[in-house]
Amino acid sequence: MIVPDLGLSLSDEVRSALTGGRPLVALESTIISHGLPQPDNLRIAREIEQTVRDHGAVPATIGMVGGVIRVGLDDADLTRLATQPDVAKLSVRDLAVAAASGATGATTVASTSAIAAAAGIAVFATGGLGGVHRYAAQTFDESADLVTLARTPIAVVCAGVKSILDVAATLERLETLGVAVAGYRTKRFPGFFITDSGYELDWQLDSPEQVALALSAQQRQGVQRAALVVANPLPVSEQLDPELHDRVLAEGLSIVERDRVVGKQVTPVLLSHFHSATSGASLAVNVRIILRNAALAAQIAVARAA
Ligand code: PSU
Ligand code: MN
Repeated sequence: MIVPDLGLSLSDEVRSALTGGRPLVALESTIISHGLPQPDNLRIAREIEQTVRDHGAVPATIGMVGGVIRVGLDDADLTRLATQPDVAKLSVRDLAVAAASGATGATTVASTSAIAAAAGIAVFATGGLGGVHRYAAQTFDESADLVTLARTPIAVVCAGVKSILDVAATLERLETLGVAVAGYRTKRFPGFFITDSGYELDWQLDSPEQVALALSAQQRQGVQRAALVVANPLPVSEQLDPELHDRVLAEGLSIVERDRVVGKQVTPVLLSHFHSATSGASLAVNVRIILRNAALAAQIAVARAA
């Protein structure tokens, strides 16, 4: 049996940016393998990285290839994760067993943030967080993203959580878990495809510099060793038509119930229903969200490095 590299394998570019104190943005790979449909996913993954570069930071897409955790995937690895049929979805608890199995897998918000923080990366961009699922009171289905963010000091730029989840319960759990949540230039918590989830936040931050200041304060205070969620809503003019959104969501939820979808399949099944049932409209919105978050995350990383 060949024993692979059991630690974190940093790309040369990521390693030199870290040692040089240059701005870095961590990116997850589950959105590529499980969250976005083929064949668009690979092109989008490359666009996300390019957006980070265009805004002055180094992208570090994270995933596992052949049992090795890679921080800074090269294009061949990115292609593997985007196109291989048997890519595992790896949360934090999966990482060690997957390494011992020589697995190839994509990392979720939970595992990406944990790996990024361990590598010394302070800013992470994604689309939406996992959270508390509807009917969690019966199913106990709450994403490991939440407990992981509770113990991982990193800034996560996202567009809130999708309305496939129980948004109110997710916000309550983030509060309980001590995860900071600030709206970017708003106090309305975004609803991913839609600008406003209907829930109000306590705090807003208005510039990349102010987010960087909050990160410095967190570090200097040494009190809250948890994530700072920067909730970055789409402009109203770019959101998914709310009526279309509500209809497709209701359909997706009934498919999950009808087919008794459980566990880590729930999120991908709902997302792929959205993309097919809106004939691509939700995909276009999804891409806009991720690219906007990548841009903001890069600006935060640049402000922090200054
Ligand atoms: N939410 C989305 N798109 C996604 C995911 C969540 O809008 O692709 C992915 C992220 O990687 C997230 C994971 O961390 O799903 C959560 O899955 P689960 O609910 O099984 O923890
Ligand atoms: Mn789950």
